[in-house]
Amino acid sequence: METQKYKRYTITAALPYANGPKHIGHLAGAYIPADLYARYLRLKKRDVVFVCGSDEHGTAIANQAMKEGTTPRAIIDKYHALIKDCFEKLNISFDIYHRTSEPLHHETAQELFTDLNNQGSFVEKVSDQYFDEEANSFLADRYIIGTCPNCGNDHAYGDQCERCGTSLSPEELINPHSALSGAKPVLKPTKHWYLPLNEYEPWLKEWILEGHAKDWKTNVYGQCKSWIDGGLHPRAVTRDLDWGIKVPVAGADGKVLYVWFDAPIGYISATKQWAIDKGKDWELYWKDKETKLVHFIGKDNIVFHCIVFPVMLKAQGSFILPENVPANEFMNLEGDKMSTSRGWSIEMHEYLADFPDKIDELRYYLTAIAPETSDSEFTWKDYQARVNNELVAILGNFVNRVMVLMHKFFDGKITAPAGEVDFTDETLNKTVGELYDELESSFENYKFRQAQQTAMEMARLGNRYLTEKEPWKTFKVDAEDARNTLHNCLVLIGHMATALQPFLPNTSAKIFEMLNQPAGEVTFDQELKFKDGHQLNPASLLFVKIEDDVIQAQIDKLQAKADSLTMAAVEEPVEQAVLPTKENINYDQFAAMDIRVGTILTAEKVAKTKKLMKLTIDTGIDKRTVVSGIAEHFEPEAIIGKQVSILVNLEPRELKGILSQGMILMAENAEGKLDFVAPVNAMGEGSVIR
Ligand code: B3M
Ligand code: ZN
Repeated sequence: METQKYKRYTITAALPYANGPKHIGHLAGAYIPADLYARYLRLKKRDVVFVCGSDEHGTAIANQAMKEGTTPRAIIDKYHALIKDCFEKLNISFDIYHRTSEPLHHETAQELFTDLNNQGSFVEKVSDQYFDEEANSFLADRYIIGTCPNCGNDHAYGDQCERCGTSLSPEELINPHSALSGAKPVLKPTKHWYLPLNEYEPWLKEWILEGHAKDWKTNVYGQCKSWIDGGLHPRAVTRDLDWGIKVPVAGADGKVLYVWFDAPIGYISATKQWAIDKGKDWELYWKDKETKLVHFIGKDNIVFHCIVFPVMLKAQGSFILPENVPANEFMNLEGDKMSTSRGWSIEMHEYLADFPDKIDELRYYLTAIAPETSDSEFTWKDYQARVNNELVAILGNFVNRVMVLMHKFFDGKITAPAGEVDFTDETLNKTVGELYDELESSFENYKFRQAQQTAMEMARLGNRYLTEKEPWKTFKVDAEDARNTLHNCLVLIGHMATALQPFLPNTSAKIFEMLNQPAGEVTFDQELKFKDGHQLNPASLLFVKIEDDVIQAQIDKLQAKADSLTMAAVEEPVEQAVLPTKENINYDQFAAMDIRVGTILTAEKVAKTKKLMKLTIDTGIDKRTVVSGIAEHFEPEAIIGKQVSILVNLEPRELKGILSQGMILMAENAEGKLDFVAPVNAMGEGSVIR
């Protein structure tokens, strides 16, 4: 197979922004493929370091802090812990999961900046930027709000209008004002450091366009080519911001490194910390020509990993460059783009909460549909089908049949007639050998979907072999033949547990446990030898079938989450003082609504939601449950006993697993303040409102 060109491997996976939870699209895009590759290399006994960590700077963090009404520090601490925990539970085998807020990272990033600055690699330029004189602060584009010239939305941002999707620059906004103080921003000169990407064009052409035309994925190569062909420009690597890594130059107060300058350096500082912890030399992993550096990312990060970061490393001069950047496309969900903010997503922690025992199932499905060459789509029904028809019916079934028969016929003991145990079936042996070759070449070429299929071929092969040999029949007439068949199957299961280890680490460990073999000692492509008299452990089930109702519950949950966020979006303070009237309706349409006076009997916040409150209402007709989006506005204790207006004939709907029967009418003003609508003087429950 691969001629061993490299002495060691530095594998990186994109540093997720610690500004919120991450969804399974991220997992499929970068973390699972990186993990598969790292695990494969370790099985080949290669020297590997696999690094990642949280990206904790930039406006993404500052924005989220503003949204949640807290500090950037609180945001990164919260989401770093959440994301790290999810990766651990999903068995992503990072050698280190670091943070860019660590002092070691600050030093490392500043050092690289200083190296480049001292070498004269930067261009310094003074330009006019928007400044808020009241808040005494420069404003990132996001912090400038005004009216969209395209659709008239008066809450458009300086970089984009979120209503019509147009990308904007601050000067295009009508009536721009600062999100910090509301003041009108003024232009003020400020100095920044630029990386002159244009000067590296000839080198980039040679290195990427000529050097990597064959081995980089077409989507990656294509993006690089269009960037380079389009002409590169100097790119600012500093910002006027107070959250980030200080620019290490005298007189640069209030300036920080641009987040995309510091973040990829996070790979280096993570490696440094790992080296300190493990007594290694980090420089070998970043500076030795015999080290292979591979970046795993999603397609939105290509330019930074293929052009900007390599230019930084090249300019510094002593670093190696990435050998490959196998970026993935995106994974959609149930017919739509995945989006955390729109609620159309499965967040890693949500999946883990609902399916704590189905880690390998998720890894398997995300690999089976990995968006390696084009966007792909996650559907719950397909997930169910893959688990039931492949993991349960093929893999689980094969292992189970062999284990059960071994225990039934031979008490789980491996013995050979002549006291010698051997892998006897030649065809089987040859086929397995071929499968290993295929597997290896798929891994080496970052074709993980194919690799997993090939590994599963071993289970398919096993099932075919077993069905053909029928040891449950032959046992009665020729016990030795049955023994031999089952023994071949056990060796095959050993191979399978090894080949599948990168994809299904928990399952692989369970199989080794059943085989009563230490898992850690196995290397790729190495045959398992059982000693004569070896005792197997009892059989246990590897996978269980997923029922329809479990899948339906997930589909409903996804829809409810998206709906509740759409409702929340409507609840957001509107800029206009009074909303325009809606279209006319006729009297019958109004009369169809059955609105009654009711009284709140109980109130409690719905767990794990911010907005929802569960109420019991005495409607005069009955006492019923209503889920209402008022939890951010009222304390439960304060509203018990209050009278409300309730629409009692609204079709019941399930929200967060609670059946809501009806809707409370609320008054809302322009600032988004809510109050109940009720008779001025108390009236009997069930009184009609019309
Ligand atoms: N945090 C963007 C992202 O999460 C960014 C990646 C940094 S990798 C050095 O998509
Ligand atoms: Zn617009």
